Amino acid sequence: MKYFAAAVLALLPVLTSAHCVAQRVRVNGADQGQLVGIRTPNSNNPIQNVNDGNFACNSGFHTPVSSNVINVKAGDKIGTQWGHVIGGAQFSGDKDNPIAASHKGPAIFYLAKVDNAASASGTGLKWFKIGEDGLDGSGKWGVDRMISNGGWVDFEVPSCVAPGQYLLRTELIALHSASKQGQAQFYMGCAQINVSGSGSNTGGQTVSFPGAYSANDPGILVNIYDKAGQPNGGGQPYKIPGPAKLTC
Ligand SMILES: *[C@@H]1O[C@H](CO)[C@@H](O)[C@H](O)[C@H]1NC(C)=O
Ligand SMILES: [Cu+2]
Repeated sequence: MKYFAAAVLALLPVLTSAHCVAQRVRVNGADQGQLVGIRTPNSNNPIQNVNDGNFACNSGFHTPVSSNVINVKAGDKIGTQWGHVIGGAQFSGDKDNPIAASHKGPAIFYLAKVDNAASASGTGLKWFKIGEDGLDGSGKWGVDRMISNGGWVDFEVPSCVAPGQYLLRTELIALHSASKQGQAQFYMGCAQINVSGSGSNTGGQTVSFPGAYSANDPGILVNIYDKAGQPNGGGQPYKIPGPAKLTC
C-alpha cells in the first residue's frame, strides 16, 4: 500500500497534464457508448507538429479499436465527446475534465470518404470540413462551449453529403501558448461513420492531413490574449485553420 501510494505520487506530475481525448459519439443526441465507433488514443497528449505523420487520426489507440461503424443520416447532428482521460474525469472533482479551461481554441469536424470506416487508415485521405466553432463576439471559444456541453461538440452532417462510409476527424486546437511557433496543441480522433441519404457530395475543397495546416497559419501562430491578459482574442477576429466548410 505504501509502495502503491509512492508510485502514484511519482506519476502525478505526468498524469495531471491538463489535456484531453475524444472518446464517444452521439447521433441526434443518442450516445453510442464509450469508445464505440471511435479510435481513442491511450495518451491525452497533444500533437504540436502540424506535419506529424499521425495528424489525421492520432495514434497509440486504446485496443481493441472499435469495429463499429455508426449509422447517421445526412442532415443528422453528429457529436463527439472529449474527456480529460479515457472515461472522462481522472479523479473525483477533476476540474480539468473535459479539458483545462485555459485551453482556448476552436472545435472542428472534417469528413473523408473511405471504403470501410472500421479498417481504413487515416493517412492519404481527402478531407473536407463540415463544421467549425471558433471565437464569438463575446470572447468565448469553441472549447468554452465544449466544456459547457459536458465535453460534447456537435455539428450537422450536411444534407448533400453522399451516402457511404467516412472517417469523421474531430479536432480541438488549444491556443493558450500559441504565440510561440510550435506551441499550439492539436487534439484529434477519428470516428467511423456510415452516412445514408440521397446527396452526392464527397467534398468540394479537400485537404490532406498532414498538409492542410502550416505552423505559421494565422489561426495557429496567434496571441489570443488582450492587454489585460484575458484569453478573448484581444478584439481581433480569429481565423479557424483549414479550408472553408462544405456548404450544400
Ligand atoms: C450503411 O448504410 C446503408 C444504408 O442505410 C446500409 O445499407 C449499409 O448496410 C450500412 N453499412 C454499414 C457498414 O453499416
Ligand atoms: Cu494541454
